[in-house]
Amino acid sequence: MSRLVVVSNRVSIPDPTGKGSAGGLAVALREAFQAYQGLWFGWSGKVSAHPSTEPKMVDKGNVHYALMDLTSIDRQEYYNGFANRALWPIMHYRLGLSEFSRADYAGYLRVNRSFANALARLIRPDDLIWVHDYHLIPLAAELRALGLTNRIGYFHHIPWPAPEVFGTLPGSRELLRTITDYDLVGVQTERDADNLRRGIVQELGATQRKSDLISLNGRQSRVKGFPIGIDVAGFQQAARRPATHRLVKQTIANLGSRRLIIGVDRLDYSKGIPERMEAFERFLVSNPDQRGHVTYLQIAPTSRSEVPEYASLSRTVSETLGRINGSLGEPGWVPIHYVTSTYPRSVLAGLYRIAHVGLVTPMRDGMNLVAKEFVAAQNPEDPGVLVLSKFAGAAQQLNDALIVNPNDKFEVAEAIGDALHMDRAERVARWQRMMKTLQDYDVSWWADSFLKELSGHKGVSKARSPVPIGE
Ligand code: GDG
Repeated sequence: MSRLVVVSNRVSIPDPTGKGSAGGLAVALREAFQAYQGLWFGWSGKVSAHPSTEPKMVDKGNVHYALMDLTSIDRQEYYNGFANRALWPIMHYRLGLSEFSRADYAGYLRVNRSFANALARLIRPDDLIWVHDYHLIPLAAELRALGLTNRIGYFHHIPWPAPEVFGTLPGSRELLRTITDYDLVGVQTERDADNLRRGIVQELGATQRKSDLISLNGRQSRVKGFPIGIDVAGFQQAARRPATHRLVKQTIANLGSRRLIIGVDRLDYSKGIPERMEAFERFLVSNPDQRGHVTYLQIAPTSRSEVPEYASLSRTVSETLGRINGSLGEPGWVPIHYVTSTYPRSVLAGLYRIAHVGLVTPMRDGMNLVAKEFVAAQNPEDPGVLVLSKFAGAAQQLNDALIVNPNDKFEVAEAIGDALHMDRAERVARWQRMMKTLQDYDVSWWADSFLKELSGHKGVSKARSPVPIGE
């Protein structure tokens, strides 16, 4: 039986309080790892002046964690710089926000190489290696250069843009070439898979053999959609008794007879938070009878605050919020409640459950787990309605949501009105169909189907006792 080795930028060691990282990857992998035995390798999140070239090992349950520190220059160039200032905006179609620097790109390649050197020493010949996300695209190429012949897979959590967009990034050809060192590349949707395959064929002259098989210089890679899911039962369970949490109880008391509209997103320009606030403003302007009867709660944990575009977004959100609350609020009623703290998952689940509308309107999103969590948390007898951007990967699966174009605030405002007026029978029917999809394609389905395909249908070790590393 092979062992599973997961590699991701940040490693998330389980935190019994349920707080900790708010990232979608952390949440999804924690679920997936419960079933497998193996190793999780990546950045510790720490910076040190002279990081060791050997990872620090931490054992927890059936998973060994191998943690690397970075220098502050590494963090600046690899993480804040190339990954989050150049790649992230391009992948989300925000060409104007992408800041490329040669030094950052060199830092990105350097960290990938040093991760590969440290990881290669821990790998056994039949380990399956599963690399995650845009921080680590060149990792397989570096591991291959060290002579590793293991099956290596890559999952890209964010959108893969059309070749015309990706091609604007300096270094994009080289990155595409390194992608072909993976045996299997998973993306969130078929649209992303098509974009990536077209890019590899057009830019590198690779040939497309079957619908998902790419061949370049004798190497074959599969590029396919594997829509990520959630732990549906776990989320339902967490949402079942919303009023047991102090914060949820307080929210219910403060709302009184008002109806709740909720948004939960990392504070990121891809999530469309100011645009969404303006759509809610438009809704209140067009429906003055609703003033004082609805409250929009936006939870937006701060993220990547060292990147200038995020600091600027934070100012834009505060200004938009202040303007709307100032112009439309009344004594005793604040239209938009905005908080930037991170809440325990169970509190989020409780808040989703008491909300009448879930507003998930990213400008672009690989999948968007919040959309799925909102649906899973609903009361089956009296579910709330999901308003979902057509540019979230989740819209490919959840077509019983009210699908909107987030660039059109009139359309989003109208959908908010439709959601608040939808009768119970229609809400229940839509919710049941969406739940069926969530259950059929949950996080276990996602991990199992990716790993089955990567391993060529051989089993992966599922035993629960820890395996000593380096044997
Ligand atoms: C990337 C892709 C893709 C949020 N606030 C709190 C909190 N969260 C949790 C949510 C959800 C997760 O964080 C966010 O996941 P998303 O999918 O919405 O977004 P990204 O962070 O951008 O994730 C995305 C995902 O990877 C997975 O592949 O879907 O497209 O961009 O689970 O609930 N969790 C807690 N407190 C918070 O305040 N505990």
